[in-house]
Amino acid sequence: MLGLMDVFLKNDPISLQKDILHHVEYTVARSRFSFDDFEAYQALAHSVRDRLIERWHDTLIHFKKEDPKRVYFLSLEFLMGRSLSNIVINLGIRDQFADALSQLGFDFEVLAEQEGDACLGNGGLARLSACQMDSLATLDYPAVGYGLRYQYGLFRQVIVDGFQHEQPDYWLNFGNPWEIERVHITYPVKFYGTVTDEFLNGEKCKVWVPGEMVEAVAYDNPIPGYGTRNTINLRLWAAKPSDQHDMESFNTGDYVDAVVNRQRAESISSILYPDDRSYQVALQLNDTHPSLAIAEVMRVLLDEEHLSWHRAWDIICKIFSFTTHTVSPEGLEKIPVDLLGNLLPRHLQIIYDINFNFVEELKKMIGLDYDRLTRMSIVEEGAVKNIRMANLSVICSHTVNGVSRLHSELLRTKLFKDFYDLWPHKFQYKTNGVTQRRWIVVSNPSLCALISKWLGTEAWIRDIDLLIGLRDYATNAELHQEWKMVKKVNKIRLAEYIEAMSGLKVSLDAMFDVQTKRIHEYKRQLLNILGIIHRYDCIKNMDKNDRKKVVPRVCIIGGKAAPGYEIAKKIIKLCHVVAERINNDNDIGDLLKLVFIPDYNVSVAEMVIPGADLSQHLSTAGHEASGTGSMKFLMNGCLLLATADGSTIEMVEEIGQDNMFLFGAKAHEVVALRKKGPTLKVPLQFSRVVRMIRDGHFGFEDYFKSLCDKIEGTSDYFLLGADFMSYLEAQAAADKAFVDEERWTKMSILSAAGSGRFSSDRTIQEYAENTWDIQPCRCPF
Ligand code: 26R
Repeated sequence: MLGLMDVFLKNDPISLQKDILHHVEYTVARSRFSFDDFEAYQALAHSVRDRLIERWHDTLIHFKKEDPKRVYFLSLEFLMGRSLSNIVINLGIRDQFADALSQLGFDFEVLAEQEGDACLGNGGLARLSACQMDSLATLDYPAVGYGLRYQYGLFRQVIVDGFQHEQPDYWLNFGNPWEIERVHITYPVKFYGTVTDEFLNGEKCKVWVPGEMVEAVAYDNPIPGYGTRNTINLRLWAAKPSDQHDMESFNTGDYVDAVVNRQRAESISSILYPDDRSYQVALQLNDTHPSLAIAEVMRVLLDEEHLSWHRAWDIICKIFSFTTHTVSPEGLEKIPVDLLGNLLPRHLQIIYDINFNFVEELKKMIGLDYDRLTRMSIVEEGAVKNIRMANLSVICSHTVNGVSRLHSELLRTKLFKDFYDLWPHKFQYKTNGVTQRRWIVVSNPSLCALISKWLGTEAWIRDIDLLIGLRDYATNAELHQEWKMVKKVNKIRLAEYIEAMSGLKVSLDAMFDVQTKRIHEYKRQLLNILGIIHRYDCIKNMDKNDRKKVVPRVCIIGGKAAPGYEIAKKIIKLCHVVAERINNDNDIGDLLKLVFIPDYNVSVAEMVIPGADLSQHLSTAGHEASGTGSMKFLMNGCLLLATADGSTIEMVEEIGQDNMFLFGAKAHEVVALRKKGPTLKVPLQFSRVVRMIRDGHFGFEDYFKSLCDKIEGTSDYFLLGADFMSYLEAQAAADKAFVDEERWTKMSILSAAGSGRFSSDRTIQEYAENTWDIQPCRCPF
């Protein structure tokens, strides 16, 4: 008789080949005698998925049996990128699959390239969620991720004549082998309508009669841990019209309208239904974006479970925790009361009730300080009445986390000062981290092998603290040789990509200097471009002898601008016109090149980051809540040129000031500098490069006028002028270090060796211990 364990799939080369061919034939429905790379990828992905599902089932059963306290990680954005390589590495079956494929005549890497990115998010916050899911699974925490299954991911960036154009990313067009549709796991989500008072068993209660119903359908995405059988679930919800959706129109015979209306339902980003079976749970709000979940849980407890307000509120305060990812007050989310009252009338009522109780309590504590009461109220009065989602989140959460130490300090002293004074115990911070599985093991296999060789173990992949062991070899000549080889391999890969994309040939001897991240004024890509213009101008004015001393550079910039963000779009165009001029100037040759890498996303990052020598993080101090790109570069042994902002400050502590190029005003100096405004003297070099743009040196002077106006005189809010000299000095220091190969390599090794603190494993462990109060729950192998 067949034993239950006999159904498990085997990982020997013959079994894997059979499995892949089986999926070619029966899942992809192509002949096993003739299939292309994409079809091979599909069959491969399905073979991997089968193995993933085995572990996932076992984990879910194990969690059910042990019934530990769980964390539900609510986020409206998850930037997963590609999954195949990450999954086979975490499952520990990459090499087996690669062997099996090569016997079938396919190359694993080539097939992995067939996969499209899942871009269900914008930038930092979204990729952080993805890294944290990897760590939650690896550290065996009983966790579930909840988000939305957007039909369109983040727009694709296409550059036409140097201008950004946005194109839709219909990522599901080619199927998604990593998701499992749960047609029976659905919840009705109600919208509009009215709330009435009714009596139930003699008790007054609220009854919401909705105007529209939408069905939320679950799609499960298993996330495997590394070095463990644990595989957790990322459940993404899709909105579908429900059977009851707008029945009225069908009945009145308005058939076409009704169908159109049903389609509209699919376009809704539905609110989320947390699992409400037991309170042995923690709900984590990834920024305020999912904070309506507070009102929703409250509604379920009050109106469906018929709990008293007191009991319901008690539960809310025990389960919610909140992490904010912004520093600026303008970044705090608000919802107009009119909009919310129309769309979700019952939720608005509940928020009003929460606010009423809060304000009453507050009056008892602080007296009638109306200014402060007004600031702390969830409801913002004014021409347009708004709900302040951040205030709601702070009031209803037991813990409020920042994403770096500096960020937390800014929260306590500025953004949420009133709340801090009231509830100092609520405020904590968890410095962000990124997963070394994705950012070293998957994206930089040569470095991964090198690290394992020198540490004599692969254990660092689960236990990042071991990386520090590299310090012992920081001056070892043999390691230096191998370290440089690895960088070279990755630079070649990046150089080939640049050439394929833009036709530009770049010199491998040049310093690859990278700034890739969303385009934003505060991130100061403009400072970088002005620096490049200055460098170009200097070289042009040098004689032959001086030119010999110039350190050749390939400057690489990449990132998307929000579609409505005009200034950011102008920065992209400026980058292109400057590149056009420099790259076509034969007099400059290999001394300086500038490349814009279009459509920066997770998979592009995996190729760019390992190939960088230097990476730039230029935010005006006090503006980057944390920054996570820098952590990926650091792990890959890239040197950082950065301001003392966000998590950079903590990096200095780990790797030492001597091993990075710090510049610019400190956060506490920024306010004073701004006050100085017009009296502030900007360096001549700065005025000169801005003048070059104004005078049409690169063309499009009318178009760039507003950009120049933004950084000159009183309007230089982000202090480009004030930081310019210090920036140039840091750049000169980087040049000087680069020509001393031995010193540079040592700095590079020490950067990677000191990056351990910036693993999301450390972040997640801190959340588990200090915020969620959950324990690991490891599934037996
Ligand atoms: C509400 C709306 C206006 C909105 C504001 C801000 C929507 C999206 C954002 C993006 C924010 C939340 C974001 O991505 N912040 C980034 O989070 C990273 C992870 O914590 C940080 O590293 C990074 O510094 C921060 O900008």
